[in-house]
Amino acid sequence: MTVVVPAYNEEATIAEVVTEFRGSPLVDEVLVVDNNCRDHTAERARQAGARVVAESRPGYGAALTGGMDAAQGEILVLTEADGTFRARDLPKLLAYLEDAGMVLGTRTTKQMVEQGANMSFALRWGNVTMAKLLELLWFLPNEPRFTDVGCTYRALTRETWTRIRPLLAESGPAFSPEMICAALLAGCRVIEIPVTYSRRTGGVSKHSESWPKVFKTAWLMFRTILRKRLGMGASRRAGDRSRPETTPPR
Ligand SMILES: Nc1nc2c(ncn2[C@@H]2O[C@H](COP(=O)(O)OP(=O)(O)OP(=O)(O)O)[C@@H](O)[C@H]2O)c(=O)[nH]1
Ligand SMILES: [Mg+2]
Repeated sequence: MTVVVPAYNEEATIAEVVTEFRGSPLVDEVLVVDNNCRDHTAERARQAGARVVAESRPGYGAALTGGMDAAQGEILVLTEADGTFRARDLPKLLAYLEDAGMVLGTRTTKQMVEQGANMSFALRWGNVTMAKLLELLWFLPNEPRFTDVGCTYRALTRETWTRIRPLLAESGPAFSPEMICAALLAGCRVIEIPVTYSRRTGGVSKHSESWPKVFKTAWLMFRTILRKRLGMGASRRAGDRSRPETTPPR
């Protein structure tokens, strides 16, 4: 399994994230994507035992795409460089990956959101609303269940990545819902489970530090979901929800 960590100036937290995930017996490789960092992120990640690849195209989506392309594992797990996700949740994601092509974490289960985490009432319900819109748009034929569209913590099989890769175009934060839409379009089974959401342990937030930025991100996400559903930019037809997923290789 490869854990992909997109990083943009995360020198304050990257070493602890790499150490935590390397400490899991499930993990073969921690891959940090250095997205034009101007600090010591790459160096600290290497020192902590990560493989570091550089992605020069700026943006969260570009960093994750570069990381998944470079990953060597048969299972890919995405997480963040800011310490907001816990390695102890890996077995939970993997348990459901037995039955799905992609397992998404959700940060909107209040009981799993730690004190101080950046998940205010408005942010939580904004994500839930967007997720319900996505559900509604894909009611036929998939009838999925989602409560979050922006959770980076997710697991997918290499087979799923190969299937959705040609359907992805976003380089920014809208990549997150785009990946969900692409998986549905590619006929993959997508399941969502609650994950622990912690406080950023250092550094600065890039997406949600101000309300104008949050609204801009929300708008970009909404536009992407709509575009994907209308078939703009997609090259495959919606899949059949009854089609069984093959058991992912370990
Ligand atoms: N925004 C942004 N994030 C990037 C980029 N490249 C990599 N990342 C990483 O993508 C992850 C998500 O960014 P965050 O700043 O944590 O955004 P967020 O999770 O919405 O906000 P927080 O509340 O701070 O957690 C982090 O690990 C970033 O370091 C980039 O070009 N832009
Ligand atoms: Mg974050």
